[in-house]
Amino acid sequence: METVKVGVIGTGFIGPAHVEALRRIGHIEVVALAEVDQATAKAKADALGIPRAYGDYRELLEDDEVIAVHNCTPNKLHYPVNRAILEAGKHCISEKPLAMNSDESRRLVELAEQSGLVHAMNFNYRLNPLVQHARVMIERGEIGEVRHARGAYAQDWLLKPTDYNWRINVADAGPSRCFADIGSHWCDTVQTLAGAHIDEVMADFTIVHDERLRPRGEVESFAGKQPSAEDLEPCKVETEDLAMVMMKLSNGATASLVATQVSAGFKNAFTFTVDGSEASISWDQERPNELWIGHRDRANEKLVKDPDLLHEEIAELAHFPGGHPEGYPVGTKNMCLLAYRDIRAGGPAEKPLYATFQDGHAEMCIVDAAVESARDRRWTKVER
Ligand code: SOE
Repeated sequence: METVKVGVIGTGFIGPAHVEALRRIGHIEVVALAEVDQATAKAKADALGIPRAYGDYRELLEDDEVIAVHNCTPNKLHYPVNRAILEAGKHCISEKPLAMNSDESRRLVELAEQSGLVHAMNFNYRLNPLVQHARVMIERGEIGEVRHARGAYAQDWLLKPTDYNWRINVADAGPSRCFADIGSHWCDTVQTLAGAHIDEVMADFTIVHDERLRPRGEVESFAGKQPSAEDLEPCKVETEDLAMVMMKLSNGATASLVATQVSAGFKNAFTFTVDGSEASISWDQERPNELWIGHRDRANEKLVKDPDLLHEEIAELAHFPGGHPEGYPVGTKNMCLLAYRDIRAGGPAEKPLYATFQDGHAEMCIVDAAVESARDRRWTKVER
């Protein structure tokens, strides 16, 4: 099999996760990386063992050997970089969000569809093997009619007023932070599970710290260590730390989510329960190898990940035998596995399991509606 040559733009928290995922599937070589300047690019390329380093992403896009590019830049660069990748005729794998607003994301969908290139988004949680097993269970009617999805996505890395990151700024990350950053994963997963769209939302956003202390330099997500007091300056916060969102789905079901980045002790606590007319299913991404299945008239079950026990059509998404747990990285690995299968086939499959730019656009529209709803304090339709 021929080796596919790949480039990665941006190597903060998530870029290296893409590189690792790519290296876990065969016949792919990350040959180039781009960063904000040449020195950073060189240092990151050395650390990650990537041969070519570019101080400007446009140079990477001129690299003829590269046929697919991962956009792992901060949010405000997603639109121009995704656009440039597609215009350069290269397959595009983008981090979420797809763009800064739904006008931009709509344009990217048009461009991607016209291009015939593969366009994928890293909504990684939907590709955990047990999440896909739950999806197939629902599709086969094993939990009956889907009535409600409920859950939370809780983190604590922005708990203190001294916690700061570019995601806090509207100009860098967009008008919603907590809901757009982590609530979006939950919405994508629930839409995937239910096989339905979120059509209407009622959102309530809370800013816990309306002023934070910002370090004078840049800080990566989950950087952990606190700078000293003299290196901090105050800044105004305009994006929510906590979001409560109720939703109506196109299949008649409803959903409710609490997304928070200020809940002490909760690191990446993404949980969902889908209540059906016959059974319920629950999953917790911090215990990703267990799927809980709840019954009314018999004992509840816990399915522990084992490819031999998963529904056949998605069993390939589990890469180790039973008793050998998999975790957070498996979602991005599966996204790469499926997207690169399409890249080798020459273009996107009809209905891929990975998220595409259409899903990325759908997510932007949900975020737009939630921002409007929180502002106007009323139920708001998701306009596509
Ligand atoms: C930061 O909140 C973040 O890295 C998100 O941006 C990711 O999408 C999520 O998977 C983990 O948390």
